[in-house]
Amino acid sequence: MNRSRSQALFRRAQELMPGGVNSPARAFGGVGGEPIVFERAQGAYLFDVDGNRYIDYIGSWGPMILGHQHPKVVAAVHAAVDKAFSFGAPTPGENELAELIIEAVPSIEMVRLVNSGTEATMSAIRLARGFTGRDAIVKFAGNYHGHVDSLLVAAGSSAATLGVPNSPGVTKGMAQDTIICEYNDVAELEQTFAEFGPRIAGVIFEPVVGNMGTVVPSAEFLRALRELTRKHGALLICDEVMTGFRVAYGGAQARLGIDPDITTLGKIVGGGMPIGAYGGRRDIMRHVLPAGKVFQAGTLSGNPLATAAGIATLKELRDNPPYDRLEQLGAHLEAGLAAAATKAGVSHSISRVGSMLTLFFNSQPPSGWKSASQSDTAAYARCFWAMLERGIYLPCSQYEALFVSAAHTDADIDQTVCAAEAALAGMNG
Ligand code: KE4
Repeated sequence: MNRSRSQALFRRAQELMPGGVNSPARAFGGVGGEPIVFERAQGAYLFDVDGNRYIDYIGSWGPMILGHQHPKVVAAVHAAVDKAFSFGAPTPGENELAELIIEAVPSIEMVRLVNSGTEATMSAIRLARGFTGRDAIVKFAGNYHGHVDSLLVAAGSSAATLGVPNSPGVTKGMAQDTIICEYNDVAELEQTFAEFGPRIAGVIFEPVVGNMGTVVPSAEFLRALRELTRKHGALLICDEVMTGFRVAYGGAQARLGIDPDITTLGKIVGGGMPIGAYGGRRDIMRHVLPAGKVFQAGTLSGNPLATAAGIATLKELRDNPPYDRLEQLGAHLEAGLAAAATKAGVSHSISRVGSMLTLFFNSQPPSGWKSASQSDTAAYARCFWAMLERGIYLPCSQYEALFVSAAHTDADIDQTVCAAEAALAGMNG
């Protein structure tokens, strides 16, 4: 593939922005080489600045569940932009998006809109501390919740990929109230509460992990999370920034029967526009300023263009739910990739929940960071590039989830599986 214009643009970008990117997750740190510069997207496809077409399995890291340029979302944003870009004052769209979220997510009685998933988790942590009057927060290795100082400790996603789980700039003071546990390790969580229970303000977790690759929680782990937090008076914070409206319309909590105290959202609720949200029990949310004393604010929170895209996206998901179709497409892709890897004699496993999945170069599906981090990231990188050369755009890291959208077709999946057969066969060659 000719990518000369992309390469020239990226070289210039490296002089202008750190690493030439505005987020490390897209820097190809986990697979080597230079990122592709894209110009436009349509449905399941991306088009780079050299005119090459790719089947897109990132979907902007999750938001584009309907596919790119869904006509109802485009029309909604056009209508909104003709009225205003931003007021810094209440708008009807904020009520409408809040109502859609509250109606969809079982545990949310009241919600606050913000501008990113990071803002949502940062605010949820502050709220848990403000509500309980406690300091400590428990998180899980390989879970990523955005670049919140106190959560950039053994983080997943790009931090893990770039091997900087404890980021420079995170002071001891910020990290000292963060306790790291192993995902799915019930005994360790019990021990943590036995030791620190009265200090713990909250536990934040990914209900289906996407940020160390896709990792599924055990029923025992989910039960322990709820029982231990309730017993010790800590809040359970379910980070559904990635899984919200992805694995079910009500999120992973609806699919897996989780009853959290606070839920964080992002990505899909903005339909590709900058947005985040956190919400939960009314008696907890009432502590957020100006109703309560826990400070949180934002110039562009509830921005009318972002709420227009989010409303159109959630209405489409509610009124024409694609989840059965996404399950079929996800299962089709999983079976095809597994058959291709087995035929090539490549040691692998696949973890999947609905339309989010990961092909691990690891003989067993990981249950936590200890096992996920044993994956053969060099093999993943070789597969990534072999697929890219065949027009398939996979996540640029073993420690990310792949997403199928409602715009993908069976023919796209077949083309992907065919590319995987060739790519994986070549890996043992
Ligand atoms: P943002 O601040 O990137 O909107 O959301 C942070 C966040 C919070 N919680 C979960 C479970 C998340 O997955 C994320 C962000 N996900 C990464 C991809 N795994 C975003 C990609 C990037 O950082 O560029």
